[in-house]
Amino acid sequence: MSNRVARPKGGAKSAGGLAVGVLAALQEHGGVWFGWNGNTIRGEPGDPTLETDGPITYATIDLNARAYELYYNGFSNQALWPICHYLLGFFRYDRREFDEYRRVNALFARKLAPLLKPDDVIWVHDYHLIPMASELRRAGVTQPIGFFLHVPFPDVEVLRVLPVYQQLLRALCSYDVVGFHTQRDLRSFREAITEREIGSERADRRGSRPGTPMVADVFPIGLDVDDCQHQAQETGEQENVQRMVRHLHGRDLIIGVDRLDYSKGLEERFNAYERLLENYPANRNHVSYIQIAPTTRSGIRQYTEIRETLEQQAGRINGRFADIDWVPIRYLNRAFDRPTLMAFFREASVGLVTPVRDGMNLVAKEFIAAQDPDDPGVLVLSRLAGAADELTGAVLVNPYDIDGVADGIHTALSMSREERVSRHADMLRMLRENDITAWRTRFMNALLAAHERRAAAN
Ligand code: GDG
Repeated sequence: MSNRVARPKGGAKSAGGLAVGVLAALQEHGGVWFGWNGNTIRGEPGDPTLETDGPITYATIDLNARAYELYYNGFSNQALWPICHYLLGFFRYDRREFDEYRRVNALFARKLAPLLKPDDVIWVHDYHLIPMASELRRAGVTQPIGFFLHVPFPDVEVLRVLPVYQQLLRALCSYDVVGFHTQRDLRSFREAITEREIGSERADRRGSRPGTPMVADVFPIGLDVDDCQHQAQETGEQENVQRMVRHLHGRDLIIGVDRLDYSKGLEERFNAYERLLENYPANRNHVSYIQIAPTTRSGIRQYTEIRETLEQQAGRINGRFADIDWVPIRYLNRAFDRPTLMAFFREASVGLVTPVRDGMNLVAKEFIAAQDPDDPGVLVLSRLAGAADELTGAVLVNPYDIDGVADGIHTALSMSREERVSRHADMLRMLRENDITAWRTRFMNALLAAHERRAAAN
């Protein structure tokens, strides 16, 4: 279950890490993917529409305009999203939005329950659906239910800003397993649930189900590495990739690919690129920066504002540094298909992934997977992304330190081939050990084990 389901024939290119991860996991194992189809309607949604494509059955429902505004744009994306990314300047709370959030969770639970078979296992994804386990139990569901949080779990002092944080913590304690990307997230979660009020609630639960505490653990999401490599190699000959390469005229390509979101640090990144051209003038006319940033969440004002800001920044940088034969920065506010992105990554000398906070960041991993191991590009990665815990061979930077990021890009551009090959080999090994199969099987095994323990105890 996830808030949004990318339907097989929807046609839209999915720009979103959750969709990429869940799709890859389901393609391997098969199953039903339940959630919102992206349509908004008047009135109340009907029963789910079922569509089967290969091993996956898509069970999707509409949302009405009120739910879209209050549950999705409101509580999920203007309260929970900023809180989880430590960006309190974007946070706002409205009790009606939280009420709608709970109502939509209850609605999803009622729509899913009749589709379930006795041996099903339910895996709920992300912050939109935190109350789902309690709602499903209320609807009589007894199957194992696990939850994975794709965004960071914030420190309890930040969480406290949210008036209903204790209700959400209790809701998380209703799952058999709760998973996070990093040890940092797990530590914050553990600290939050040891608070007195939450602790007593958990003791009650244990009273009713003795010896069956909820399991919380770290399950870093990975990739289908072969698939990324294959796409990167196979797509290189395509016309649009060749066109991009021709326009480089031998210059080093710096690439960034992000959903247009304030957590991705794009404004800071554009400033850092400008600083690179100021502080290291030898790079002028020798590098070309392409930033791909498809629009998301266009129903929220701040998201349309970033778009305008970036256009202005790109215009200013190009106005200041461009030459008759050189455009320093190309900002593309649109989506590309996935194989093309992988081929672009492979052509790049530097991958720029500098979010101001990120649960994991799959683009960082895709950039590494797509490289030619004999002549790889270098990843410049924010320390504030979950991926920094694993991708230690990247040039790690603080995205707020504009000079530091400019230095990092310069270091990446000047790195010897020997060092690039060795850093890349270490990271690729890690990506293979911890791929999408490992993510899915480790989570599923934990969930089945927790459920068996519970069944044995009851
Ligand atoms: C959330 C968490 C966590 C981007 N532009 C296009 C496109 N993309 C794809 C990328 C990548 C995915 O979207 C983005 O994933 P990220 O992980 O970078 O970021 P979020 O969307 O914020 O994802 C994140 C993730 O969930 C998984 O748990 O890592 O921390 O925030 O796969 O390649 N795909 C296509 N066209 C584009 O223009 N086709």
